Order: sequence, then C-alpha cells, then structure tokens
Amino acid sequence: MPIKKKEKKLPTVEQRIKRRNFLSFTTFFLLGGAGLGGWKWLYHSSAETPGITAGAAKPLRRALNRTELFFRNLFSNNHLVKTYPKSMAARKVRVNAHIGIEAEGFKPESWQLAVVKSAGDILNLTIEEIKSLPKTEIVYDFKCVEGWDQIQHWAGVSFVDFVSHYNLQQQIKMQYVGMETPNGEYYIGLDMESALHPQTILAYEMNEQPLAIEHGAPLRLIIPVKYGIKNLKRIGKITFSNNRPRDYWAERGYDYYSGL
Ligand SMILES: Nc1nc2c(c(=O)[nH]1)N[C@H]1C(S)=C(S)[C@@H](COP(=O)(O)O)O[C@H]1N2
Ligand SMILES: [Mo]
Repeated sequence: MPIKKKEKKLPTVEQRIKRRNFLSFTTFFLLGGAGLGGWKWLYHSSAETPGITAGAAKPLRRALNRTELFFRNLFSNNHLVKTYPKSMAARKVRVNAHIGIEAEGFKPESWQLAVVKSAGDILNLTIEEIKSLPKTEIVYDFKCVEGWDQIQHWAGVSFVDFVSHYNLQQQIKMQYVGMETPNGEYYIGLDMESALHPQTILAYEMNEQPLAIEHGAPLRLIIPVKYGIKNLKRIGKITFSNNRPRDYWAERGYDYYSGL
C-alpha cells in the first residue's frame, strides 16, 4: 500500500506570531519565576530573617497568591473589552466616514444579507430574520485610528450566535471572515478569532433605536477588539476564506489586523 507522504507546510504568519507570543510569554514567566526564586532565596538567607519558620512562610504564601491573582486578572482583562453603564453612552453618536454608503437611493427595506457559505451556496437573510436571533448589547469605548473615541451603545446578534444559528461550523474552521458593503466599495477582512470574540456583534440598533442610515442601516459590524476602520457599516456580504480577504484600509497602508 502506498504511504501518503505528509506535506510539510510552512507556518503561516499567524502561526509564527502565535509561536512568538508563546515564546515571549514563556520567557516572561520563566524570568518571573527566576525573580521569585531569587527573592525567596534572599528572603531566607537574609540575616534579619530568623530562618525558615512558620512565621516566615506566611508572607511568602501571600506573595504567591498575589502572583496568581495577577495572572488571573491579566487573562480575564484581556479577554473582554471594558464595558460601561448605559447612562454613560453618548446621545449624539459621532458619524465618521461614508465610503460605500453615500450613494443615494439605497432602500433598507429591500436589503438582504448574503452569507456565502461556499461558491454557489449563498444564504440570503432579511433583517427580520436577523432580529429574531438572540440579542446582545454592549456599551463600550469605540476607538477610531484618527484619535477620537466615544462610549457608545449598540445591539444586535453576536457573530458567535449568528454562526451557530445558521450552522456555519464548516465555514468558521477557516482563518478569515470578509465583509463588504452591498456595492463592494468598502470591505474588511477579519481574523476568525476576533470575529468569534463574544463581543463582536452584527448590530441593528444604536441607543435602543434602529440604526440610522449614516451609522450603517440596516446592519453593521461592531467589533470592540478592533479600531473603527474594521467596524463596517451597511454589511451586504459575508464570506469565509483561508486567504486574507481584501481590506480597504490595509490596501492603503494601515495594519491589517488593526487590533486594540
Ligand atoms: N461602509 C463603511 N463603513 C465604515 C467606514 C466607511 O467609510 N464606510 N468607516 C469606518 C471608520 S474609519 C469608522 S471610525 C467607523 C465610524 O462609524 P460611525 O460613523 O458610526 O461613527 O465606521 C467604519 N465603517
Ligand atoms: Mo475610523
């Protein structure tokens, strides 16, 4: 029986970044451990310290618990973007850019979202269908690369809920999600991990009202782990791929990931 030779794949950029992060984290952890070890050594060898007694072990135990707490906080804080009470959300929400949504004559009523599951297999959804899915809201600090930020209140269906409701398990095994306006003039690419982040929302409401045209009616992306440029207004089409989807601002020199 012929043995199938395993293809040796070069690591992708993402894999390399992940590996590098892992290495720096490991180094950090080991250095931290060495620091703690050194401190422990100093502590026990200090002339003032009366040897290793039950009394001496207590502050050490407290220090270890603090270290554990530090790591726990580090991870949980990184996981979710900071949120605010609704009362802090801006009433007058800033409108920033209109690429792909400025053309006259757009009718939100006849809009449909096209989800390309694979070539020739397209799911077309109305806004009513999308509104019938579980609703997620968020009040957070929206940040634009141009240097402004504003606490804003958005609501819609989280992308994770969306993909699970429409059984897009096969699609989310891919590395990227692409989204674009119905006319294709503004387009973004997202790494799958950020798209599936629990705070990523396909939003149809702002301040508890249907989205205004200038904010991307009837459906826009709210992705708090990214800068404003990735928060596409008026989504017309969603695609999945293992190659980076084209991205309007990345093509103009901005960082492809534009993460916060
Ligand atoms: N279709 C479309 N979406 C877009 C943009 C755009 O020009 N066209 N600009 C992006 C940028 S740079 C920002 S800061 C936010 C602004 O969203 P807002 O107008 O609701 O404040 O939308 C993003 N989404
Ligand atoms: Mo922006």
